[in-house]
Amino acid sequence: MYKHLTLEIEDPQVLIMTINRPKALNALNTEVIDELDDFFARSYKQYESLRAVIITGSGEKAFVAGADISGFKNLNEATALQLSLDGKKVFDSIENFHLPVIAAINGYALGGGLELAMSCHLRTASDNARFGLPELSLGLIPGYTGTQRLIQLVGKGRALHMMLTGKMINADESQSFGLSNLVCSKETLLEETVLLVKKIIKNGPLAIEETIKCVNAFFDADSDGDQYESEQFARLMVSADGREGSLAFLEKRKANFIGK
Ligand code: DAK
Repeated sequence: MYKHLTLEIEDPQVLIMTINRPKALNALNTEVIDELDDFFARSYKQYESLRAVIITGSGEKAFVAGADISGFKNLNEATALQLSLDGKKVFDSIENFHLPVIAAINGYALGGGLELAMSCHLRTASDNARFGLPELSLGLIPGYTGTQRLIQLVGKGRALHMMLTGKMINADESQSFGLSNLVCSKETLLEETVLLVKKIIKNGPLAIEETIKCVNAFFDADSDGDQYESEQFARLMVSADGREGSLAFLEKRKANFIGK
């Protein structure tokens, strides 16, 4: 269905999306950006039982080694601005997606690749993963919200250090920085990521969705995250799932959440 994205259903609830341009280390060209846009805006709806998405890269070397540098020479200021806005729209739609999206980082996550991973809700990494924003070495700056999201995840000092030096960090450092949530061998990365996803989706779907929204509201200057949290807490308290969760605890049984 897509030229550069392979979609596999792990079970009806978990979709594994593989960015598939291994010869260019899965670099993001406009076609990949358009396909990501199509999936997160529309096509996901055809997977009715879907509860989570895992994004990974094809091959052994890279998650995504950045935006496709070969396309840069054709850009003028107006098209570069449009490219940035198009990319940001897609990455924002991932960050605000109602289901958890996890980046399973199986190698280089550089530039636009790290920006994509940072727009996901969580990141798992194989022990050969490498992370960096090397745009300054190209005379550029991160253009897909990297300057903003890296600070949110690792803090200003570490973010500036990574960006100004272009230094790559390894998987263990990424975990100690809070950039990766889990590190494992490359052989077990997808398996471990699916296990993590399954722990998440045992919880109520509405509660998962609202937790993502509350956390994102903290970083949205136009939102009052505190107020939003109180309102959603109250709404979930009287929802079918909110009632079921408490009742199941008291009755010492597993909750049967229905997403309402
Ligand atoms: N784009 C295009 N091709 C790439 C690529 C990339 N980002 N990264 C690797 N490739 C290609 C290589 O050209 C090579 O192709 P062939 O020569 O075989 O045809 C193939 O993938 C294998 O790469 P290497 O031979 O270089 O492999 P190595 O193992 O030696 O090195 C590496 C792996 C990841 C260290 C190296 O490939 C590398 O440094 N790649 C570039 C990493 C990088 O600088 N990435 C950041 C790109 S800047 C914008 C918005 C966002 C952005 C830009 C603009 N606007 C709003 C306008 C984002 C910018 C970036 O992401």
